Amino acid sequence: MTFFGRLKKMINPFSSARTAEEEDTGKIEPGERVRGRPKIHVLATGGTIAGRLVSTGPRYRAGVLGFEALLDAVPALRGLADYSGEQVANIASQDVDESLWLKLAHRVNELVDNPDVDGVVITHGTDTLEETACFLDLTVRSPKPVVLVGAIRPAGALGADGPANLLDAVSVATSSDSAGRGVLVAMHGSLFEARDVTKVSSSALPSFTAPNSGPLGQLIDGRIYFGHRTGLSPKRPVFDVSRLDKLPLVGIIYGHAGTSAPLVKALVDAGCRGIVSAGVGSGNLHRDVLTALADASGRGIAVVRASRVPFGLTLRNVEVDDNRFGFIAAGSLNPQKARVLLQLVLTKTQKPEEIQKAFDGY
Ligand code: DAS
Repeated sequence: MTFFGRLKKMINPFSSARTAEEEDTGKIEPGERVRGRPKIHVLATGGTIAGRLVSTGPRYRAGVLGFEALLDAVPALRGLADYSGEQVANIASQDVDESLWLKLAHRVNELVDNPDVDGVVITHGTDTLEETACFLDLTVRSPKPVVLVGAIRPAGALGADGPANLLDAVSVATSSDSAGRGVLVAMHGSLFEARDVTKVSSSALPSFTAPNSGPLGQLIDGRIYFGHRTGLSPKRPVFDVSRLDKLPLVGIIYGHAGTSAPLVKALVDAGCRGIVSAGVGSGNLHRDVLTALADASGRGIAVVRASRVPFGLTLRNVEVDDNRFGFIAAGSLNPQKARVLLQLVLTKTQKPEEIQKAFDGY
């Protein structure tokens, strides 16, 4: 039995589907095209969705299976679209960095400009999925659906969630209702906007939510049921990264009882052009940290106040005099996403008032 055949059995242990060599339909060949069906391009980067158990225990290895194996393991995908794809990386997403973000942004912008491609699905680890989704949301300039998807449990685990998540992601990418909504995330039967989604459980399902806005819609049997949003989604800023091969260094300082002022100095000494504070409460700062960040801001380093608290907003001038210190308030963006946006804004400006405008506009 081939590796893919074994995989199919692992992922669908109770599936009546025959192994790949038994089936006469064979693999999904990249590039196959049936007239009238949408063409989806899969960019695989690794993560648990491409992982598999390496023992009977909870231990598994992320980033093992190639994208063809993922497609072949979900027979229902065959009827939804024609596929092409590539393995951009095969890593656990804790190892994702700005260079992979830029590579993905360059490649997605190429793909969405291709009239033969109707949508893009990106398989990704869940640990930093929200940050990659946010970066692409801010750098991809097309209404075509771009959907990120991951899994909490690897192939072969009881209750493996990858196949259903992947089917949902392709359903979203092939739906005309998904166009123009920015980069989307499909996980555990919910559809989220890249800007708002965050991972809230490292083991239980559902593992993602959007604390301040809720999901954009629900996915049931491959159909999308959009929630009713008041007003139109604000027009997203789009940053051109086509000529960038790196991003400005931005660090995050985590707030807690007691001071972490020396760590602010360490970020300044490391050459950060921006610092994001994951503050307590509504983005509040220990007095020593406030002093250290005010000093950094005075030296032209952009300081953004966000919060370690998942629900709620970090607004200007509530308990911290942002006007006085030249700080930026992150609004409903969590610290890791505030960092993504700040890195991109710093490619354009270092002025706090212009940075605040960019945050208010996203
Ligand atoms: N380590 C995690 C990652 O690759 C596994 C996962 O949840 O995908 O993000």
